[in-house]
Amino acid sequence: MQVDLSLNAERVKQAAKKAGFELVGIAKAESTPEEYIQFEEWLSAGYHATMTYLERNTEKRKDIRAIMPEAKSVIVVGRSYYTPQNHEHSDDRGKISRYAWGTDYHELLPDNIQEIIKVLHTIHPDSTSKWYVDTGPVSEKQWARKAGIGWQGKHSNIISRDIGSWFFIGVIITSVELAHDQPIQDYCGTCTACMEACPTAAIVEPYTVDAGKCLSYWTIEAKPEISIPSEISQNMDQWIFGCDICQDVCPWNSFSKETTIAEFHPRHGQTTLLLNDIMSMEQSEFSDRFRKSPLKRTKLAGLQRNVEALLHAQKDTDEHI
Ligand code: B12
Ligand code: SF4
Ligand code: SF4
Repeated sequence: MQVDLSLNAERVKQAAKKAGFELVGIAKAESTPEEYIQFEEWLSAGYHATMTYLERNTEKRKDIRAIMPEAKSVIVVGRSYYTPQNHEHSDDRGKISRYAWGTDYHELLPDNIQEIIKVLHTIHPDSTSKWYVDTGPVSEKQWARKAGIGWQGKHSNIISRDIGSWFFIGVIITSVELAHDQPIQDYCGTCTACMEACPTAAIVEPYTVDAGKCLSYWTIEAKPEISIPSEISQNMDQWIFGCDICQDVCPWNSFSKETTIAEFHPRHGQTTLLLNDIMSMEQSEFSDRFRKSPLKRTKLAGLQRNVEALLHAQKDTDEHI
């Protein structure tokens, strides 16, 4: 029986690699009481800011079997989005975070995940499986840690010793029983580079990000009608969609591996956008230019709000010189 579980786990891992995932690991579908307490503490500290959707479906975060009672295994995959370009710094341009340079991962990863689900059906034709790529009440980083595809860095993202942290996570919950992996050790050691580099001190303690201070939250998740507070806008460092600073400084990202997905490369080679272009952009141009791009999430109004905050902060700085 144990041999079957190991053989089947191997088949699943080979299918994941064949589908293009650089990382794959398997965890047992079980309740996660310790992680849930940490999650609740994070919520009660108010670190989720206006993302109230995180307060819902908490029973599913406490025990993944509340999503699928017959679940036996949780397969976690990681897919690199790293490309070798960088951001040039210029006062008239806004930086876009690396994950958003190309096509939205929500568009690209589901087809690859289906390839793995096909193999699960071959193993057990009656099996049931559900997948998530940032699409439901599943704490993906916690499952990635449990499945051993990496450790949680002090900036709170998952890091792999083989490919660094520039990768997306996908999760498949399945009724197929498979041999599971163990978490790996934490390789952050005494390093605190990410905490020191964060311009808004959003990494309030190792492993804990206060989203209400994080540029990624303010430039992507905060609704366009909410103004960016001045203590944040004064530290935007030209970021207008997401923020990569804590990962840019992480020594483990020298091990990044270039993505095999052509659509993750920067559209038109652009990693920044001209601020004036955004301020004068019409809705039709925005819809056309950012079709199937993560930038759609913030809407044109959100992107313009970000640029306005940045310009305002630049003006304040000029006046003080
Ligand atoms: C909400 C959210 C955000 C929020 C909150 C960020 C955060 N740190 O959680 C905001 C909008 C700020 C955000 C930003 C980003 N995000 Co985001 N986000 C999510 C989302 C939807 C949920 C994450 C969540 O549940 N957070 C809640 C907190 C409580 O979770 P946590 O950080 O894991 O906190 C735990 C630790 O603090 C732990 N803990 C406490 N003490 C200790 C001590 C030790 C020793 C340890 C090990 C742990 C530990 O306990 C907590 C609870 O379990 C996930 C997708 C998903 N469904 O899971 C994507 C996800 C985490 N995001 C992702 C990405 C790519 C980003 C950005 C890099 C995008 C960008 N460039 O701008 C930034 C990174 C900012 C950062 N430093 O975290 C990826 C991360 C991939 C990876 N390799 O890890 C995910 C997994 C999406 C995906 N499917 O790929 N994000
Ligand atoms: S994404 Fe930027 S603002 Fe958020 S924790 Fe990392 S460095 Fe700080
Ligand atoms: S920068 Fe240093 S402390 Fe932060 S996640 Fe990377 S290794 Fe860990």
